Amino acid sequence: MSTFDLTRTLPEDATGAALRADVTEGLTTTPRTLPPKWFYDARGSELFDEITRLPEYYPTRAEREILVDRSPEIAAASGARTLVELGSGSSEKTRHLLAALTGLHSYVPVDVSESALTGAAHALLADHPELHVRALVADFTAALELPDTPGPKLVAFLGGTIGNLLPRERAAFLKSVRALLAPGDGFLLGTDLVKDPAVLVRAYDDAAGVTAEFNKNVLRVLARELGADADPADFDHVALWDPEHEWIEMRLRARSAVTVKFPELGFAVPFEKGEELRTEVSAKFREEGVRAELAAAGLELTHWWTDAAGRFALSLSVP
Ligand code: AVJ
Repeated sequence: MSTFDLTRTLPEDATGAALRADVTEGLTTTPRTLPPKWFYDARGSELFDEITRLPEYYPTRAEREILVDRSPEIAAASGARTLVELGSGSSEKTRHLLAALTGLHSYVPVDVSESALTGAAHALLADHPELHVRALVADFTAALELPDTPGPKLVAFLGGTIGNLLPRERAAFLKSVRALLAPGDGFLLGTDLVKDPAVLVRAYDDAAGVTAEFNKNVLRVLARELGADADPADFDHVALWDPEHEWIEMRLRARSAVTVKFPELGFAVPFEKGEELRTEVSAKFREEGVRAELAAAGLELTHWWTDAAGRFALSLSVP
C-alpha cells in the first residue's frame, strides 16, 4: 500500500515577509535587483511551463533526453531507496527516474508550492502503488529537515535551477546539500552548459514573447501582493549574455521615466528612462567548474552525462 503525507515547514506569512524583505533590499538600492523566485505565482508557473515547450528553450528537452537515456545507469549508480527532489514542481521529468529506481521505498518532493506537491504526488501514486510519498513544503535554499526514510538516498536538483543562484549562494546551497548526505548517498544535479551565446540569448528571448511575459509577470506579483502600481507596459524585456560571469541575465528596462509606488512599504522606486531591474541570472556551466564547486562543498563528481548535442549535463556526486 502506498502512503502520502505532507509537512509544512514554511511559517504562515513566510512568503509575504520574504517578498517584502527582497523588495526593500533589491529595489531601494542600485543596481536594482529582485530574486527570480518571485516569477512563480500561478500565472508565472503556467508561463514557465509554456517556456519549456518553446522551440528556442532547449534545456528541458535536453535534460529529459538524458533522463530517458540514462535513468537506468543513474539508478544503478545510486541504488537509492529514497529519492529527495528539491524544487520538484510538477515532478514531470522525475517519472523516468522513479521508473528506473526499482528498489525505491520513499519519494520526498520538496517545493514551496503546496498545490504543485499534492497534484504531482497524486499522479505519481497512481503509477507506484508501493511508494511512500513524504512531501515537504519548504524553501530548498533554507536548511532542510528530511523525514526519516531508508537509505541510501539520492538528492536530485534538476532543471538547471542552480544557475539562478549567485556564486556565493551556490556555494552555501551545495554545502547544505552535502549536510543532508551520509556515506553511500548521492547528489544528482542538472546544469545547463556554456554554448554559442546566440543560442542562449534566443532561449531567453523567444520569438513568441512568452519569456518577456514571464519576466514582466514579476511586476504583476508586486502589484497583487504589495499593492504596487507596477505596470508591465512601462517596461521592456531584456535578455543578455554576460561573458565574464558566463550567465544569462534577464532585466526589465523602463521605457520612459517611471516611479513605482509601494504604498504598503512606505516608499517609491524611481526609474530613469532606460534604467534596468535585474530579475534573474541563469548561470551556464562547464564540467571543470561543476567539479570544482562540488569539491569545494565536500562532494566528489563521479558521473557526468550530457544529451547527444552536449547542451545540458546531469552530474552525480558523492560525499
Ligand atoms: C527554471 C531556473 C531553470 O533559468 O532557464 C526560463 C527559468 N527563466 N526562462 C532558467 C527561466 C527564463 C529557468 N529555470
